[in-house]
Amino acid sequence: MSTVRLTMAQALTRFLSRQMTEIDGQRLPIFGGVWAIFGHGNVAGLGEALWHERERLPTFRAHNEQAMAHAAIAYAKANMRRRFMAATTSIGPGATNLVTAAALAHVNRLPVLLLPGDVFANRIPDPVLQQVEAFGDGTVSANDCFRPVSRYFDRITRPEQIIPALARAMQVLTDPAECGPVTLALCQDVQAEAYDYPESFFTERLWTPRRPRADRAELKAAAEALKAAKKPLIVAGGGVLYSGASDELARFSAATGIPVCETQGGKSALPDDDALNMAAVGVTGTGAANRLAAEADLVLAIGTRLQDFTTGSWALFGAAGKTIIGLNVQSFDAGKHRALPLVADAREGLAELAEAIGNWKAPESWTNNAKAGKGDWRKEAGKATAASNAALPSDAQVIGAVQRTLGSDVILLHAAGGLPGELHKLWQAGAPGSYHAEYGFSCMGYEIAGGLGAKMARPDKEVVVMVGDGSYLMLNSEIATSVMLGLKLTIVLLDNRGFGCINRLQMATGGQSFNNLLKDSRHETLPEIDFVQHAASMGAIAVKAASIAELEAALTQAKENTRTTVVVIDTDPLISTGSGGAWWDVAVPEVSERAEVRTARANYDERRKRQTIGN
Ligand SMILES: Cc1ncc(C[n+]2csc(CCOP(=O)(O)OP(=O)(O)O)c2C)c(N)n1
Ligand SMILES: [Mg+2]
Repeated sequence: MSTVRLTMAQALTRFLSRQMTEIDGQRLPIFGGVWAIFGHGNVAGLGEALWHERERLPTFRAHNEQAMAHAAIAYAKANMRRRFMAATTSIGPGATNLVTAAALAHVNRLPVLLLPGDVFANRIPDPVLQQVEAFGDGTVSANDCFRPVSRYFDRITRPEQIIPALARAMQVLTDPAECGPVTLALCQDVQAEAYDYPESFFTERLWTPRRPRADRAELKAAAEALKAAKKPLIVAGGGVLYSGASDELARFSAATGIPVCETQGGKSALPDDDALNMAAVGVTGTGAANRLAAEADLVLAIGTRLQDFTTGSWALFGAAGKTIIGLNVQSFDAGKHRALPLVADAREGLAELAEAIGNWKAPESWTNNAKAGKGDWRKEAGKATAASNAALPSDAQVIGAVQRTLGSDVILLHAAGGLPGELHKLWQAGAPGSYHAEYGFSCMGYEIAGGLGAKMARPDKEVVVMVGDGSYLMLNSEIATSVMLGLKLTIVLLDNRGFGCINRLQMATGGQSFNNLLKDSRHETLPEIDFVQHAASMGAIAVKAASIAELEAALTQAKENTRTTVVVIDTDPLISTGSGGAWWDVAVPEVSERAEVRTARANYDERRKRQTIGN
């Protein structure tokens, strides 16, 4: 066996750079690069190795570990999980800064390789700077925080361990059912330790997506259930997009007359102008979709985790005795809520289901009813997004302006605050992938770094980030990175001077406005944050729009800009779109001195009666 003597870190980077994939006939490295913030835990070992490999495996520097992992995760999402990135940190705070991002990738089922540095395997210099010391367990380090939020976790304490660890890592990162964050905690001394690695370990390897086919019996049961349906509805989740199943779904829906509605993750599975696309479903759903959901006797849930925003906390799908078919590549999801599982890749599963049901069609009246509902919703939505000269516009009016000026052919990206709900309802998505919502974790601070990752994945597209003032203030530093890398983002910042959506939720649950809007929070001086100056200080082109008309003008200009542009607009914190939507279970106190809370609780108890479990 011929071998090559390398450090563990050199072997790791050489291996990563030799993993390939094929997209549209083009052979590409499956790792788009490595995000790195160095410290004593990774600079000498992995840092040196990355420098050697810098041509085949580019390294990118960021300002915050969580943010760089957000960028890596968004890169994977915008690549439909076909390509991904790694992120490396030092030990201690650099590593734990990554943990939130690991959880985000875990919830959203997105592949990312996390490479935090770890303490010395030999333990001679213990405790090293930033080492967490567990009094009762010598094997614990800060990186044990990654265990519950990694799909695969390993700590590399000998150089040869990287061989089986990377084999396992690649299986997890490329498996459509298992995929998520992989954490390889790299002991600092072991990164620098040499070993005679077999040459064959570094042979180029091509990874193509796995597409599991349905089990015969599950397929038969699903087809029979579908053929018995009178009011069938498809719920399309992110799995439709990741599987590239949009065309198959459009064909299936057109042939059967089954209306489709979309989760946050699944939005843009069908273009908004497809007559049978009822668009958003659930708590932030359209009137058209939710009306059907309330009546549907069969729900074909494709590639969705069925989280509470989709199911209206299981109070939305209201028909007694309804059947749910869970077409999902992951059996954990396929069987949720006692669904009939149909474990398969979305595209293959749909094609097989189409064949199994032959010429069967949904009753025409149901299909026509859906189409009419869609027309009604379009009119309602148009009212919410129409141009206005209000001194403080609503989020919906800002969304209308963004849509009118930038169209549907952008990648629209958002994550937290009031925007996800408004955008889910109101944004008219174009091609698959044109709507990028991180709403599994809804993590404040995802937006700007996520925009950067999406732009790296799709440099041909205008990436438009919509973000609230709260989320912006939490994590904005990668604006500077976007300027440094020449990766242009258009950032629309809605400043309602606080956590608007949580203030509204607080009021809706009977609470007093408290500690959400800046004005309702303990203060000596009411902050007046100048976001324009802030963004400009990082190198962005930044402007303030004083009205919807000025916003449209600023966005028209932003299209011409080649540098990251931030457009700030003041908005009304109290308004959200009333039409559409569904109840969401947020527990209201059973006892309170406040009459408003007692009323809200009574209403809450009433609404909970509509919840079903496993029915
Ligand atoms: C990291 C993180 N912390 C807290 C929350 C809870 N949370 C959700 S939205 C929100 C307020 C967001 O404020 P802003 O970005 O200004 O949007 P707005 O609600 O005003 O539209 C908070 C605190 C969260 N989603 N993520
Ligand atoms: Mg806000």
